[in-house]
Amino acid sequence: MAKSLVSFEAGEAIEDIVEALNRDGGVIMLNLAPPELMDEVYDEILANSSEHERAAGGDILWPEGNKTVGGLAGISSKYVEQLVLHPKMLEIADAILKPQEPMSTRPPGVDVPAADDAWPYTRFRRLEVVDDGHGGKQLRANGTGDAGPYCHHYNLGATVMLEVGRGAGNQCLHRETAIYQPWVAHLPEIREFILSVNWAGSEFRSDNGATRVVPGSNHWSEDRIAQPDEVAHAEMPKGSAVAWLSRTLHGSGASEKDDGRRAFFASYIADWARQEENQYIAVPPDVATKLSHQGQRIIGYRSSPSLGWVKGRDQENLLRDGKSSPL
Ligand SMILES: O=C(O)CCC(=O)C(=O)O
Ligand SMILES: [Fe+2]
Repeated sequence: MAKSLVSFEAGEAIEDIVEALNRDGGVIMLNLAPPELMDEVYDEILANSSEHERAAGGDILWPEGNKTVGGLAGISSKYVEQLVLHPKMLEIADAILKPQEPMSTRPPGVDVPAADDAWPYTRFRRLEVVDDGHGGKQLRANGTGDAGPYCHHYNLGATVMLEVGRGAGNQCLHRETAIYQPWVAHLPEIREFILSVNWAGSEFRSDNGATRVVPGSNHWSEDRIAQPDEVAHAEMPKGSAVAWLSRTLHGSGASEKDDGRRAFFASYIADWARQEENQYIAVPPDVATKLSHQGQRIIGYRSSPSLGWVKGRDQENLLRDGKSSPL
C-alpha cells in the first residue's frame, strides 16, 4: 500500500501534530487558508515579477516543465502576512524549532522586554561565566539537554513559488540539510533547525506534481535509498499546506496533467544558520517598512543578543533606532 502522511485540521492539538511531524518527518495541514487567498497571493506575485524572474527550470533541482519565482516576501505582502505568519504555522514552527523568543505567543507589536543578564551569551543557559582559579574568567558550558531553546528566534529561509507543469519529471529527492552540507554532517546531534512548508496554491494530486515526502526518512541514515513504495504524495485541497523537517527526504512530483500544481514555499530557519535566500536583497528596507512588525521580524530584520546586530538599531526590529548591540 502506498505510504501517506497524516492530515490534520487547524483546530487539532499541537501536541498531536508535533508528534506526527517528529515521527514521520512530515504532516499535512488541511484547509488552513481560504482558496481565494491563494489566488490573491498568485495575482500579487504575477503583478510584481517579470518574465525574467519567472524562470523555467531545467536542471536536477528544478526539472524541465517547472517554473519558479523567488523573493516572494518582497513582492507579495499577503504571502508574508497571511501565509508565512499564519498562526498555526507559527505554532508548529515554535514547537519544532523551540526558539527562546516564540512567534505565536507574543502579540504582534509587543516588544520583548530587555533581558537583564549581564552577559548576553549566557541567556541560552548552556554557558556560564566562571572564575578560572587564576584571577581570570572563562565562559564554560553548563549542561545540555533537549528541552531547548534550540535557537534565539527563527527567520524566513527561502521563499519560492513552484509551479509544476505538464510533462515535468520528479524533482530529485533530497533533504533540506543539503544546503548546509558537508558542514552539518559534522554535527550529528544537531537539534532541529529548519521547518519547510509548501502551501497548496492549487489542488495537490499525485498526478499533477504534489510534493513527495518519504515518511520516517528523517530517522534514516543518509545513505539509504528510498524505494517507490516508501514515498507518499502530499495530496491536499487548495489552501492546505504540507510541512516537513530538515532531515526528511522529499521533492516535487511529476505531472502528466495540464492543470499542473502551484505551491508557495517557505522555510523557517534558526537564527544562527544563514538564511538560504538573501532576504535583505529580496526585501530591501524600503520594501520591508511597508510590512507589519512581525513581517519585518520574520524576514530577519531582528537580531539575537549575539548574532545579526547593527549598532544603533533596536534588536527587536533593526528597522528602528535603538541601542541593543552588545558592543
Ligand atoms: O515543490 C515541492 O514540492 C518541493 C520543493 C522543495 O523541495 C524545496 O523547495 O526544497
Ligand atoms: Fe526541498
